[in-house]
Amino acid sequence: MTKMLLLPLLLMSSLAAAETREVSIINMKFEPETLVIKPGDTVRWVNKEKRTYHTVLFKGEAVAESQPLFPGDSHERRFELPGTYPYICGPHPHMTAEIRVQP
Ligand SMILES: [Cu+2]
Repeated sequence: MTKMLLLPLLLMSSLAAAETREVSIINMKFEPETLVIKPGDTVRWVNKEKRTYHTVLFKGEAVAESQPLFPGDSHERRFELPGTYPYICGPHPHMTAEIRVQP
């Protein structure tokens, strides 16, 4: 009886623990430049510029570049696997940052 109850509880707690973490895009930078998250978390990039549009582009991965993010727009990606995921802004390749997924 105890074991049968435990598994659903564990599943529920891991789901409840998944978070959405925000990265601001402001003054031609991703802020923070390095964000550490847990597997299952979602990252939401929010463009907080007044005029400039940006994108989120993971080079070397088969993941499409985000749509152009105009001021106020956002983009989300969920990360399942541990690792380091460097990314840039397509129109401004000097804008570099990374997501670190750590169990
Ligand atoms: Cu940009």
